[in-house]
Amino acid sequence: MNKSLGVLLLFYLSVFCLHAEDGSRLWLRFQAVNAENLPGITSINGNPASMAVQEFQTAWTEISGKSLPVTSKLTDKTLVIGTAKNKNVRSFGLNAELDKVGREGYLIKTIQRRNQTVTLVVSESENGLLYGIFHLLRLVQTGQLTEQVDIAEKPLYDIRMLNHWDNLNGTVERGYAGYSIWKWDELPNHISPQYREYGRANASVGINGTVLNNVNATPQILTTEYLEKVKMIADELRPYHIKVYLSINFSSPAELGGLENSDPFNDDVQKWWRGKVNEIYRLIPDFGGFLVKANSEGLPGPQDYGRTHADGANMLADALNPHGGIVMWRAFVYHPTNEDRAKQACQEFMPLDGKFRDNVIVQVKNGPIDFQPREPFSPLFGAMKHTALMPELQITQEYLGFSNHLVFLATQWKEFFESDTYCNGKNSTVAKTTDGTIFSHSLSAIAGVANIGQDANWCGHHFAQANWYAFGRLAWNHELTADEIAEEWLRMTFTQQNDFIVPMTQMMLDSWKTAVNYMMPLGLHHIFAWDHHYGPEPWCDIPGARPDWLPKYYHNADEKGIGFDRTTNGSDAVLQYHPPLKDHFNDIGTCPENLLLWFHHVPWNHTMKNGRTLWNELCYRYDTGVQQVREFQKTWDKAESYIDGERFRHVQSRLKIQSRDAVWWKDACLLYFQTYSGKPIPYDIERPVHELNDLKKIKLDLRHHN
Ligand code: GCW
Repeated sequence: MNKSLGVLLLFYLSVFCLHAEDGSRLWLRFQAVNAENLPGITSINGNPASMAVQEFQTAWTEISGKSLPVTSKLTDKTLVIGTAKNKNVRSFGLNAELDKVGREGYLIKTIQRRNQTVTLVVSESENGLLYGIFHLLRLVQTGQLTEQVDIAEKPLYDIRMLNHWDNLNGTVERGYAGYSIWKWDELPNHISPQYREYGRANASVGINGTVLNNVNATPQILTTEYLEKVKMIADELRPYHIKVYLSINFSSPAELGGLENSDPFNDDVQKWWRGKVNEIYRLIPDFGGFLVKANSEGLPGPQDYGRTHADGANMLADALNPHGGIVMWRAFVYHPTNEDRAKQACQEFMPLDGKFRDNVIVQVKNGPIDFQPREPFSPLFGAMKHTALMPELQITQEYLGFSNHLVFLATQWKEFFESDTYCNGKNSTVAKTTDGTIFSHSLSAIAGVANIGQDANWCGHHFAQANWYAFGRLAWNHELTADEIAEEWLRMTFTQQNDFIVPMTQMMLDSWKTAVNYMMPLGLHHIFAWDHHYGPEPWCDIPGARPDWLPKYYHNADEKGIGFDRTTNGSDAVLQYHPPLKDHFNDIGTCPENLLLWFHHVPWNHTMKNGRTLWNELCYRYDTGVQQVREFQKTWDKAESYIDGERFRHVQSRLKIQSRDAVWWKDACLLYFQTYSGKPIPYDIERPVHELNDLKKIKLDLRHHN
């Protein structure tokens, strides 16, 4: 082969590889952007070492094939990327505006001056510049850039982080996109290029922290051997302004340090933690802090020594404080007592309100139980007034079909953010109780349990990327609508064509309610199969198992009706909410129907608002869920001509699984609950296609679902 032919072949190969549509480029697909969408910019003024400048150059080159000259002076059509230290930036007198957006916020402006048009991306910090650049690029990618831009952005939560539930042996707890991206066995010698890509993707949506390891933590993570590995990851993520945090095991002093116990009141234990923290900061000067799951699901904690959660958290906080580190202490606690599981976190944490140090923040799952398809918000939000709380959302779909089902979670999260706690009168939304609007604490933060793994498309399902994206966007600004986020993500990830965008946006917006319908409508919860949380097993009964780990505990179906009575006649969980919410939930007439069976045990013949009986409504909801997934299949099949075959076929095959699973859920739940209701399934809806006894025999081989 002659040389030029070889070069040509290489060129085609590289173009081909660049365009392999395996989803690995996420939403950062600048090659696909039409060069006509680029702004009228001919040079950059900024520090070439700045990540913001570099990212802009990379994107510009991918779009146009050329990079932009970097100049020190302003000329017409210069893009200025700089902090207040940049003398050109100073010349625009933006100090007051910059003050308003804070350290990580930014301004993007087009300014006309002396016959010149310049575009500015300015911030007080390099982080802010990077977020500003990704904002500008998003406008380019989605075709929304206008000639005159005037944007001021400020994040609503200060700390916006992912929680990886990744184990040190490479597996991921509840991870559905393959093995962990942290290759512990290769570190510190070999550094995967994926760490940088991960940092870049997160920075592009404003995420600024990550907890690398599972909350079910082993002491091993704090060994010097592992800390040296952690340091290498931290070094890779730092250029993208992402701080590293670790989950710790509360027994580490005894297990690693050989101390007699890990009692937070023991001086030697305190000293051990101080020493360990100092060691961490010597390696990682900007280390973020610890995430702790203690006295929960069998893990050790301060209660083992008769101390409280606050005692445990404060001891760690004191060790971290001199370095600026924080403690995120989880409120996910419940014990196998007779007390309603939904009440237990409040019972344990309310007496501790105000007893935590300023550098502690209590991390609370969105709902009182555990990331169910739909839950009311946890009553801790709005109740703990003297302690900073951070929401924990689950991006990975532990209870929503793993990476097989298309479920866009922004809709669920918006419902959560906008739920009114009434803690300070009307309009005291969960968002406002945690973002500093109602209670002012020194920390404000939010976490999402990551759905990232080693799959080429990062998340298992192409549409699961949208949940990672949406988490970042909402952590930055929970006021964005689910609609805006879905559309933005679709435009960046697939195509600009409206005939694709409009139906797909609708499909994404409908997808969460659809999954709730075919899995657990009307407030049903936790009726999953034993242990794996994928398929239905409302009948599940394991002799000797903890009652609160069995579906029957939650659905309580009997001849009279179905649902968990949490009213004042039942477990009284309603009392943990502020008035008038507690009265709304308590009264079957005012309880929102989508949470009816969460709060009430309801007779099969109860008349719903639309006039149907509860039994009939339950049947219609399951059926609607199934029909909706069938509609998604049709919508998707119509999209074939708009996108590449690789991603089209992948999503198409996942939708087939989702459709079959929806029927499985419907048949399993209706046939089983029918054994109690004794009523026919309304004749105008699709008949069951399974036998209950066959469904009861299904034992899922999880290897196909991980
Ligand atoms: O319900 C449980 C999940 C566990 C998880 C736990 C938690 C990390 O099934 O897998 O463990 O929640 O959030 O701590």
